[in-house]
Amino acid sequence: MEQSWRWFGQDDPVPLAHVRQAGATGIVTALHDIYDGRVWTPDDIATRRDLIAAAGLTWTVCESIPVHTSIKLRAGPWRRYIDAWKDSLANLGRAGVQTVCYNFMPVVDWTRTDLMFPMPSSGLALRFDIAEFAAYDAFVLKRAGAEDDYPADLLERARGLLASRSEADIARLETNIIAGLPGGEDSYTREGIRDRIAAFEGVAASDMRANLAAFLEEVVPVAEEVGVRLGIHPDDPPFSLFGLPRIVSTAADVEGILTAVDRRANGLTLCAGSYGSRPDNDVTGLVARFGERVHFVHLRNVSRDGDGSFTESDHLAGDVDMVKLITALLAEERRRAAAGETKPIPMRPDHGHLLGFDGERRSNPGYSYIGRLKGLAELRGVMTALGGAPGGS
Ligand code: CS2
Ligand code: MN
Repeated sequence: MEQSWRWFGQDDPVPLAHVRQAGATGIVTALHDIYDGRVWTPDDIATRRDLIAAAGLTWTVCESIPVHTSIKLRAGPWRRYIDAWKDSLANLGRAGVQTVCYNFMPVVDWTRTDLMFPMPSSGLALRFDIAEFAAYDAFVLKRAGAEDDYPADLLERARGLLASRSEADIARLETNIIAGLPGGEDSYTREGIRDRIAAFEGVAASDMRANLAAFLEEVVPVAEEVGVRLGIHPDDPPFSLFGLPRIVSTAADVEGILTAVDRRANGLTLCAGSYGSRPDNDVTGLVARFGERVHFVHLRNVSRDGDGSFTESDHLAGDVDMVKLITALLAEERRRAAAGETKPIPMRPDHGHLLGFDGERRSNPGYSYIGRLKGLAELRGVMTALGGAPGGS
């Protein structure tokens, strides 16, 4: 597998030189400064690509080209936004960026309730706590109908939890949930998120699926034309939030998406942590079943509490059997190699704990240096032991 590293551009506190020291060869990035639906021009893309190349690295994956809400709703200015998406995709492909990740989550991108959850080691992890989320949704945001979306005992816990929290705790919980995390496209105020949720009123999962299929029918041919593989990132967490339909959460969802436009370029970002947050998802099984369509891999692990809550664990700890998963991915690469395909599958260590000196400086939640350096080193060890030599297999 190709070892890659997410980099948020020149504002990222982790410079490219340090990424190189971590042993990654590929960069996963986007034109984060142009996230308003405008077309990424060949010039914008070439400048970023060349900057990365000057550091001895390759822009191997674009994560993500943002999918505007109007596309998910197929309402309002969606035509203009799809056209721009296709143009950015074509420009990336022509510039040599051959893998493009995107997601189709409504209103909120990846979501956590705690960004500083202390682990036994004293490192700090990201955590999603369903009771905290329900407390925010039902009793702070007071979303209409929220109380019907949670079991009574969970709501009871949520109520108790809120009563024990200070104003400052509640304000932090709100910021964690709605202000947006690194790489996410949107940041909301309480009013703003209410409006955006309201825009999805009456939109069923089947509508979202149809809108995704219509989107894929347009973008997959463009991807094919310029030699790009698309990888849809799963919902994180992989279940409904704020009562909204999330349609990229299970193996059945994956099957539906891949068959909607049954072309190899229509593929997956296999995020082990996101899929692994549901006990009914067999992450290794996804590779066995859909391996040919896995175009990008996020390796991270989670410990599930059993009620929907989870903590991001060390990369080799947690509920996903990472060794088994990497074994399956390397088998898929060998299968491809036997068929004459030499391009390795790009992987990145998804997130890492906040460790050591990183606690004393600015860093993006989940995307600090030392935690990911450790994660990548551990994963590289597994890959090497299993015969997937660094940089290829
Ligand atoms: C991560 C996110 O949530 C995840 O699993 O990969 O950090 C990802 O960056 C966002 O969904 C934006 O792409
Ligand atoms: Mn991921």
